[in-house]
Amino acid sequence: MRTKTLVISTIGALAAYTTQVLGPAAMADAQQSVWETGWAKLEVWQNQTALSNLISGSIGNPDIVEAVPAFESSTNNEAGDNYDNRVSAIFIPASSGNYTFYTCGDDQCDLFVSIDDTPANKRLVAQETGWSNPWQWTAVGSGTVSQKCSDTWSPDSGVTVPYADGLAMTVGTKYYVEVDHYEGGGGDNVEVTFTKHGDPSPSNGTDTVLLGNVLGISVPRSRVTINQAPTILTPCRSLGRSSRSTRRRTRRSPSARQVTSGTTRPTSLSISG
Ligand SMILES: [Ca+2]
Ligand SMILES: [Ca+2]
Repeated sequence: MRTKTLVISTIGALAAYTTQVLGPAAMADAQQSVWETGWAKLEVWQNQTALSNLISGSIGNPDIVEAVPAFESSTNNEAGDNYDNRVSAIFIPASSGNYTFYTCGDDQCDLFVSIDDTPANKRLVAQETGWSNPWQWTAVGSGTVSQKCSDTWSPDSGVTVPYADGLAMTVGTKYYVEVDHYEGGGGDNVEVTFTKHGDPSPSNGTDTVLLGNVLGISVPRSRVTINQAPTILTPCRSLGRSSRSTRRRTRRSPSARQVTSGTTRPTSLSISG
């Protein structure tokens, strides 16, 4: 049911609107999806002791699912202990060429980039093997710096470096990106950023640029079903206003515009299950 929950706040506003203006029998539901630029999906599994169950797919359903406005989480360096989380989204390159990705985490994290817009074709391209403070792209608290960058990441202790020439990408094409992260105790954070291959590495402490127009997720489009004829429950004639003025106010309801347009970005995306 997670595909519905991303618009619960919008549906909630609609429910309040329909109950007030149309009566309690008016109902709403949600279906399909709509592309939302500038968001990533964050999933959290609490009471974990390692990253392995998340990587293997045996961890089960997340305890928390929400949308975040950049490819990062817990950047205040403390969001609890003993949890796994996953940030995922679609990356759409602004120009064609080869790309380099960086990750940073406390504790460990694995960064995957797909050859297309599906998780099925994701490839491990970088890792935090120890821990780092937020946005430390080329430094660590412990672990191996070279593993944090896809240009230098190696799956076999340096025998091969499969993405030394960057990851070839085509402008406007959608690529699925995912980082899986584990936090045991102490500080915790996880971030991902990118550069064009050959560009200077991002400075430590600089925020991710994996946000805005190059980032997005699909969230459900809302559909409204009215099950009874609309009626005005509380005309305001006693206050000197006509029912016509009431109808004008309801037509201008921002809640109604949000839901029927299907393109307005939700302002609150906290969800569960
Ligand atoms: Ca912590
Ligand atoms: Ca930690």
